Amino acid sequence: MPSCCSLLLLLLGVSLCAAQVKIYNLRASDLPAGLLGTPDGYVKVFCGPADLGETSVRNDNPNPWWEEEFSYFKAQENNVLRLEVFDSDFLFDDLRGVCQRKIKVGTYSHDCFLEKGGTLHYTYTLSAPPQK
Ligand SMILES: [Ca+2]
Repeated sequence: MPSCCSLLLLLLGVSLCAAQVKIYNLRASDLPAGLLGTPDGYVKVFCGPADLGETSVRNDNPNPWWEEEFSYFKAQENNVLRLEVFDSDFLFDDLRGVCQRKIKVGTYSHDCFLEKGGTLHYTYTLSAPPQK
């Protein structure tokens, strides 16, 4: 399984100077309804090589918020934080927009305009790596 080995090596490498990132205060505003549906938003969260999971679906709410928080203990400064906003639908979930940014040490709140309408708001905190 070469792919598993590469992933393991990657994770080991990242852990050498790892910090912790937490993503929280996720909310969205003005999510548009699809052609035949309602805005049923949820968010998938990724950081660097890691898939951190996804929020629950907020049914029929153009201004949802999510209480879920996401943590990644092997984060590094300049890892790419990636948030994908979806609208849940009967057949296919519709990708509303993607927010990406390189993370820095500290706490930051951002607004991200979604390609297909609406805005995603989120906050992240990246702790400094332990000093040697
Ligand atoms: Ca929908």
